[in-house]
Amino acid sequence: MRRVLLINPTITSRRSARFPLAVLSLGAAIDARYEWRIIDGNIDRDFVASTVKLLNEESFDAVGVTVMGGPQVPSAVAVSKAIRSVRPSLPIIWGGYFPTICPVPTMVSPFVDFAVRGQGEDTFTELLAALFDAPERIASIAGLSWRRDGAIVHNSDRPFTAARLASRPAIERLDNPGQYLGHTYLGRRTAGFQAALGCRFRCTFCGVATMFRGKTALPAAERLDADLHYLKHELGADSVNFYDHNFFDREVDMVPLLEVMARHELPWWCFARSDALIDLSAASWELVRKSRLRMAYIGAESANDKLLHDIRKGTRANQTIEVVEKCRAYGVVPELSFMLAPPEDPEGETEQTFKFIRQIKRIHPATEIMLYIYTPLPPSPHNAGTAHAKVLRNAAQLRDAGGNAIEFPTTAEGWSQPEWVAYWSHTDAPWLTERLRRRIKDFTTVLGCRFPTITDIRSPRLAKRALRAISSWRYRFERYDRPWELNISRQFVKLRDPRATGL
Ligand code: B12
Ligand code: SF4
Repeated sequence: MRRVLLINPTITSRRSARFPLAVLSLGAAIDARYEWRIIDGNIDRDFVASTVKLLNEESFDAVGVTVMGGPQVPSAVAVSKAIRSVRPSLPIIWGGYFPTICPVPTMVSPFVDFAVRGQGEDTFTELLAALFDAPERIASIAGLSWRRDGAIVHNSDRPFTAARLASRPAIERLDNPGQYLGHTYLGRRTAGFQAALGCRFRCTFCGVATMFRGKTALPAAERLDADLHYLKHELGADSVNFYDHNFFDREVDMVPLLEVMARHELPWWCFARSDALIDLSAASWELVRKSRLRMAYIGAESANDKLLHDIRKGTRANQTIEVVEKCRAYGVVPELSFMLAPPEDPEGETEQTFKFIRQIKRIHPATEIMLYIYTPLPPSPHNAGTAHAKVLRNAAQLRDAGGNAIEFPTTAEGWSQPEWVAYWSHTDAPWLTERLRRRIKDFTTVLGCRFPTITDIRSPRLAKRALRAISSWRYRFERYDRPWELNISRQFVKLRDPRATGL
């Protein structure tokens, strides 16, 4: 039997490692035909050396590497280069958000042979079959980018499929699945899990829109029930961090799923939209309460309705306020994410968002706030059909703080540079002036000390209380600038940053 190695390059700490769902899903798809094995760089902290050792000891016929943009790109580059140097003819296949959004930078990299765009199960299965038995079929595999005589070829996009929802990812194939259950604020053994697929919206800044092109599919209630039963009773999970891009879809379809959730009563967290939540009936909200939804991550993005319209968010600032009130009424903590400093009027937008956050904190102080920098997806001719043409044009016209045209990296190694990892992670952008960068950092510090996140279960309660007390005057009088005393205190109390680690 042919053998396939699947690699999840390091993206987070061992403690924050959760089930590597992408490679598990690919493994399940090829299970009947090939032998497969996983190396998880979040668990194995020396995964590049382990990969080389394994390839020296055992024989494999292809390697699949999952790559999310940001901090996973450098570790994917490192392992792919190492594989190429010890096994030069072994096919290396990249899949995931990075190659989907950046197929050209992926394919110009000499250590990648194939880029799988979008959902991977079928493309991967067809590619392996073609590689092993019928290479002439490669040209007709939808969702694949590859090289023919040195030139990059992008085959047609693959249509959306809900096939994966028929079965649970093969979690039992992991070494010690229990090590992937984390101690979070939801519980002592929190599982990261995805129930549904995709998202029906196409917000122009969001990689999910490129991956799913406005398609979504929910699992059957029986599927969700069986999966939760497995997580709770066979693995011993006591809570669930749902990865669904957008958990709350149309109410009529959601009710059977909420009924399942309410039966299992596992505290849970999910991504949601303000419009979907405020439209839920009182009966559905009661189900939400009963199901023990603890926190909903809602992309508020901006206080500016025009900007929300331009990025095709489809929600408005007053809906953000409304959802905060609804969440408060039903005991759910809203976790609002905002995108600061968009390229057009970065300072003005940022100040307006700060004011809006203060307004929200007055309404419901327990609201969690996640601050990101607005960094549009890199323009790619391949995205043109899926992203908003106007925004693509705007991205091509981006200027840095000195007024120079911004040139996005053209290779995977370019995207591994710290400033581009930060760009992808929404923590920095070339059009930020030093002044604005500092202003955002200072506001984030004051806000974070005044309202330490409840997801931080490790910092001592007393220390958090002290930080709250010493930051309160600054927050109250809007004196965010140079909070030196808070910076010193934070050297002793290291507050956790859920933007980088997840729950
Ligand atoms: C879990 C997760 C993380 C975890 C990592 C996992 C862990 N803790 O062990 C953590 C918290 C570390 C993380 C970090 C980041 N993440 Co993240 N993350 C996710 C999340 C919620 C789930 C990923 C997952 O397991 N999906 C389920 C699997 C089955 O789907 P999949 O990965 O898409 O895989 C399919 C295809 O992509 C493809 N595929 C994938 N790999 C491969 C490989 C091969 C060989 C093939 C053929 C196909 C293939 O086939 C698979 C099956 O169809 C997703 C949202 C989501 N639901 O996907 C966001 C998501 C992927 N993250 C995203 C981002 C941007 C980030 C960050 C880089 C930035 C940020 N601020 O959020 C950070 C890095 C922060 C930092 N500074 O360190 C974005 C990606 C979009 C984009 N623009 O690139 C997403 C979609 C969230 C969002 N809505 O914006 N993340
Ligand atoms: S931002 Fe949210 S709603 Fe918009 S496309 Fe992305 S996942 Fe869907």
